[in-house]
Amino acid sequence: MAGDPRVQDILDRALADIAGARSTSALEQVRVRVLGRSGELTALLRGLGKVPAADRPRFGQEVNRAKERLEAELEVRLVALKAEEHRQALQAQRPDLTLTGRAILPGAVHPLVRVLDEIIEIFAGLGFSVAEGPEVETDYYNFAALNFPDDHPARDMQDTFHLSADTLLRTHTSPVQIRTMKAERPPVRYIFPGKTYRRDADITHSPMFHQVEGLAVDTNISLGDLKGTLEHFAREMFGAGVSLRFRPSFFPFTEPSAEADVSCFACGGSGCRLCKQSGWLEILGSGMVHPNVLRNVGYDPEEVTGWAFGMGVERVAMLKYRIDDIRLFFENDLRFLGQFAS
Ligand code: 2NM
Repeated sequence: MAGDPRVQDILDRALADIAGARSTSALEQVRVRVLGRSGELTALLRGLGKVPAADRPRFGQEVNRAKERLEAELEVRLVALKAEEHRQALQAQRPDLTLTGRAILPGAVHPLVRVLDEIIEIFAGLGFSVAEGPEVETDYYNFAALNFPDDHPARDMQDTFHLSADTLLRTHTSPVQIRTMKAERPPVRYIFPGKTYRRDADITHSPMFHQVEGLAVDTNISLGDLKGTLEHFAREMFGAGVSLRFRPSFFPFTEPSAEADVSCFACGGSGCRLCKQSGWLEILGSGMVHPNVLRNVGYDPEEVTGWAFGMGVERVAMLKYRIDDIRLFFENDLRFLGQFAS
């Protein structure tokens, strides 16, 4: 049974091209050329009507057999080419294990966070808890409850960032002391770390800075307790050799009030550049909580007394690490920050 020479020719060439196809796309081109809608074999089937009726079944069968054979060969070759292409793709992505590694730069705790953590650690060791509160405050919590008179200069737009007539960015963390005292009954022993805001900018002042305030309220809390506590803090922070002195001061929320100076840890008190030849470094403000403040939070000043203090974290960090410009803390220059890597 001699086959149709056209079918045999298409079949031979297609089988050779399938075997020779080097990619799935080359193979697809062969399939389209032969079996596609206007493919060579498809054209033969379309022309079936012109074949003499007697030859038609045999011719049709022959074309169909060729078609089935090619479909099977295409499938086998496609599987093989796909596997080869997948292998090549993996090979192309293979990492070059001979390359030198990328250096992993070690991070460093920011000097302010470091000092803040140290302050918290010292007071935690004395049994103080940590409380935080909102940075956007009302006039009441930031000023009125703290015994600031209505005409106090700090309430001025010049010094305070106001958001509206009654809301502002807190100028100290003291409003958190008010919130905490209102929420709790004595005895209270807390420190209050956080961001604070004042219109002020020079080499020692930043519009945003950090404070830690502290508070102890109980029966029979004295100024002596305050000084002893702050002395312990100063020795833990600046070294066992330092001493502390109080100078009279004034704050609306404390009476009496005192500035605390630590003896210069750089020169031991004899006078140097750091302490500007004075032998002393001013580190914080403090005092006995004003009876009006105690009344404002619902405490009876005949029953309980308390003290409070406040310090600037930037100031402590600048003294401790001899940093002469506050902006260094906020510029994120890695040459500066990298010096605090441990
Ligand atoms: C300071 C200095 C002295 C202080 C007092 C109070 C409160 F709420 F108890 F009245 N809060 N903060 C205080 C006292 C803060 O910062 C330099």
